[in-house]
Parts: sequence; C-alpha cells; structure tokens
Amino acid sequence: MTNTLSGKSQGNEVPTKKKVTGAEAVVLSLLEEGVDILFGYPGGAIMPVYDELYKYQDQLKHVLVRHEQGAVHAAQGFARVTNDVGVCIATSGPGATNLITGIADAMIDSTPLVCITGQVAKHLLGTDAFQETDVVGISMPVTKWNYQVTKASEIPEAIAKAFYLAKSGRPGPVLIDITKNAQFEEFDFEYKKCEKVRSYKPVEPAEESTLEEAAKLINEAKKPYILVGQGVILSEAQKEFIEFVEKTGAPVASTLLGLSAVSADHPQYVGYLGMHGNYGPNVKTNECDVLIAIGMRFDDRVTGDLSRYAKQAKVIHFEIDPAEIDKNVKTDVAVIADAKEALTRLLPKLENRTHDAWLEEFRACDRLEEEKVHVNDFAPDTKKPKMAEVVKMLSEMTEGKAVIVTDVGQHQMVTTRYYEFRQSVSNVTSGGLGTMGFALPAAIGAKFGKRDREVVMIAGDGGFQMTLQELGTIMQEKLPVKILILNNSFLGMVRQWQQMFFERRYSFTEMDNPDFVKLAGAFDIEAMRVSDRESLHDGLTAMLNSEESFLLEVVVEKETNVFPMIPTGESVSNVRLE
Ligand SMILES: Cc1ncc(C[n+]2csc(CCOP(=O)(O)OP(=O)(O)O)c2C)c(N)n1
Repeated sequence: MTNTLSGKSQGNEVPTKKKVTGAEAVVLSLLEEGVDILFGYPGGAIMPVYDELYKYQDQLKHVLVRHEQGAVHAAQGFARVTNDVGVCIATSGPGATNLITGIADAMIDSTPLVCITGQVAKHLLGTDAFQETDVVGISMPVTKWNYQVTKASEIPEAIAKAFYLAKSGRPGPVLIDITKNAQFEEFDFEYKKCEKVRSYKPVEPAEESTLEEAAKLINEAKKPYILVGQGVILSEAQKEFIEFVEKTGAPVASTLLGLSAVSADHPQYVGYLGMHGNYGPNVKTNECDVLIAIGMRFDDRVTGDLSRYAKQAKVIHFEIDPAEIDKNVKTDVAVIADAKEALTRLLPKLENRTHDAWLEEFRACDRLEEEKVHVNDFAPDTKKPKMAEVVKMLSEMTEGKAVIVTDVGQHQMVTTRYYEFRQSVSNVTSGGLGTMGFALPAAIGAKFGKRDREVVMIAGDGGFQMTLQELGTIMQEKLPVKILILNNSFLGMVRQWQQMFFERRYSFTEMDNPDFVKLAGAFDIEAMRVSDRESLHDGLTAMLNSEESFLLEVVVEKETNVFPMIPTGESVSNVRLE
C-alpha cells in the first residue's frame, strides 16, 4: 500500500504531520494498515467517518451491507480466505449490538477482525443518550481487546494496536468504539505501526527440549495419529505440515476448521473428525499410541466424552495459545508455538517412517462407513435428491477447487463430509459458535477476498432466511456469488435430534418457506429450482456456468439424517452409523 501522507511504503519512517479530524484519521489509519475494503452500515454516531469514506472512495472501498450482522460476517469471510484482517464498521447502539454475534463467532474461530463503532459524544456517555449502549462492556468477553476512544489524538495509536492484536499470536476480533466528539476534533496526524504491546507476548519460539521430546515420541510411535486444525492454515504452514505428515507416515484427520489444509486425495488423509465426522478418524482416536494435535483446541464436538478420549495415547499438542494447553485434554508434550515455526524446526529431527498396516485399519473403517452410510446417502431410493448427492456432484463438477462457505445444520455436516477439498483455504464455516445466517454474508466477504475463485455458499432453508437481506448487497455490488439452498422445509439438524432423542416430537422445526426463486428475482438475481434427481446436474451446471450471482434451490428429501453421529456426551468409540 502507499502511505498517503508520507508517500513511503510501510510507514516506519517519520511521517509528515497533517492536521486532520478524528474521522479522517480513522480512514488514514486504515489505509496505513493496507486496508482497501471494509463492510459497514452508517448511522448518526459514525457519520463523520462515513463523510470521510465518501471522500476516500477511490482508495478504500466500502461495501454497504443490509444489516450489521452481515458486515461482520462478511469481514470474517474476507479474513478467512485472505488470512488478512477483516474490517467492519457500524454506528452506536443497535448498530454496535448487531455486530456482537459475528464478533463472538470470530473470537471462538480465531478470525482476525477490526470492528469500529461510533459512540455518542463524550459528554453524553452514561446518560442513556439516544442510541447509546455500552458496547465496550458488551463486547468485552468476546473480543481479544477493545477500547473506547474519546479524544481524536488517540485514534492512530488505537487503530495500530487493534491491527497488531487482531493478527498477532492467536488471531481474534478487536473493537474500537469512537465517540462522536473524537471524530470531529482536529489534531496532528501521524501514524506508526504497532510492533509490540507491553505485557502481551503473542508468540515465542518453540522450546528446543519440547521439540526433542515430541520428535522422540513420534519416531518411536507404532500407531501415531495426526489431527490437523485451523492453526495450520492460520500460520500458513501447509507446506511444512505436508512434509511432516509424509515424513511420519502417520494417518492424518482434520477438524471442521482444519478442512482443506490437506488435500482430500492425499494418501495419508483419513477424513474428518467430530460429532458427524468420519467413522475411522473418530474411533481410531482410542487406538493410537501417540496423538499429535496441531493447531486445534480439542473442542467437545471433536472429543466427545473427555473421560473416554485417547486415554491410551501419549498426547503431543502444538498450539499457539498457552491457554488451550491442558484445557480439555491433558497433554504429555506441549509445544507452545506458531505451527510453521515449530514444524520447520521439528522436521530435521524426524526419521522417515511408514505405517501402512495402521493406515489400512482406517481404510477398513472407511469401507464399513461406505457400506452403512454412503449406501443410504447416495442410494436413489427417494423421489427427491438427498443433500449428499448434491454436494458430491458439486464437488466433482468443481474438482474440489471452489471456496465453499457453509451455514450451520445438516447441510453443513454433509458438505464438510462430502466436498472433497483439493485446494487449501477453501472451507469457510462457522465452527465454534455454529451461527446460522453466517453463510450468505460470509460468502460476500469471501468473494471480495478471492475474486478469481468460484465461491459457492451452501445453506439450509432455515439459516438462509436469517440473513437473506444480504441478497441486496449482492445485487448492488453485482457480486458473482453462487447461492445453493438445500431446502428440506425443516430446521433439519434440530429435527434429526427430535427424531432420535425426543421421540419424533417435531416441535416447531417445520417451515413454510417463501418462493426462493421469486425472492431472488426481486433482487435481480438469476435463479432456478430443482426438485428431482434428473435435473440436478442441469441445475448445478446453470449455477456454475453463470458469470453472475445465481441462486439454485434444490428441494431435497425432507427427513434424512446425518450419520455417522456421536451422540452428545458419548465417547468417540461409540459412533453410530445408523
Ligand atoms: C442463530 C442460531 N439459532 C439457532 C441455532 C440452532 N440450530 C442449529 S442447526 C439448526 C437447523 C438448521 O436448519 P437449516 O438452516 O434449514 O439447515 P438444515 O439443518 O436443514 O440443513 C438450528 C435451528 C443455531 N445454530 N444458530
């Protein structure tokens, strides 16, 4: 980027001072950080900043979403595919509170965000002024850091710190709340990027002794088993990770957010972990002798009952955030470090190994899963297509190379099981929070982040209706996002639980839906509905061939269930296949 004031490329030299308002300082600071796009929604308390955004339109693109939740999810989608900081902006009060769900989502999924909110003027703080809300208080537990600016001169430093904290160490969302008086005040602007914050140590090099211990365990293991999480993608360690996998010869399974870190066709890739993950990767956790977890946090959806999780194994945990060590699973060797740095230094300590017989045990599980589950998922014994058929066909037609943005529910679990990711950084979904309504706005952000890639959003009829107003954003931006709705007229995942654990009492999970095709028409988005197996290929072809945004509704079989499944609180050994 260019430093707009000094003309220098990365702002470390003393920049020229210039008298600006706080509002202009916000925009100039974003430019200094290399930001060229932000997602937002205006309002009274942020109007001075919006006035500057108007003036700087040629350098900083603002995308007008239709709801602040859309802004934050779009910023998340952008951050997830670019590995850069996503930026969103909103007004005070309801604008700010509408960001909270996305901020919480970003926090648990380690997504770097800088969220900027307007606030009432300093003299009105605490008076219940119009659209005043304590967003700093509200966002405290779901931000890595937040701060209220009440003086213009604090803006550059606060924004510099915000970017540094969002991106360094374990990434996460930060929020800066700026009072209106601070946006109007003038001061001498100068910008210096933040390189450290006292008492915050984002990451230290891995300890040599722990690397030695880890290498020894891995070299001596009979049944080593690798679990890959998003940390590998966040630290851009894919290359080192594959080398590691190949040197150890061990099977590798992925968490939900780790998907795409390893190509689905890698010979040592054994699949997907968790409540609806593959059979082998779950049950074999209780048979390995060394469990090597890299950049993942042993979420309860992965571990099931902790008292029956990998008790026989030595556990090695590579993790950037010390707070994650021993939080859920007791580790034998904790490598607290950035994955790329740790793997780079670990590699020379490893011996080349193969574990073919052990890998074959996973393949045997795959065959069982195929026999019990795939047969049902792909058998054309129903009138309407099943979700799995749609996803498999999409996977084949895109050769596993699209960016897939999923919402939350059955379609999400089916997609992440059956889409064969062949390219890294291609899986955008709400993991830890499980936020319905995430997909459509996140797909908008992902498309802005990766213009050259096919971005396909997949949602259920329920989740799609939570943020469908963002079709307006797609219309206005003429953004070629592909929208695939798997419509079962049910809140499918909840219905599945009602069927299995609440004696089929379908309490408020059946949905009367609008005509999605007509709805898309109202937003000037081309659309098509497919309700039978025979037309599925044509529907997907029309969607993928379109150069513009396209909504494809596939009316799927209403009551199919997602298997395998580990019922809540059960051990990973007790996977249900039917
Ligand atoms: C904001 C929010 N509210 C409620 C839930 C609980 N929930 C999880 S999955 C699900 C059903 C999703 O239904 P749909 O979007 O139609 O997708 P399907 O499961 O049918 O694929 C619900 C209600 C949630 N995850 N997020």
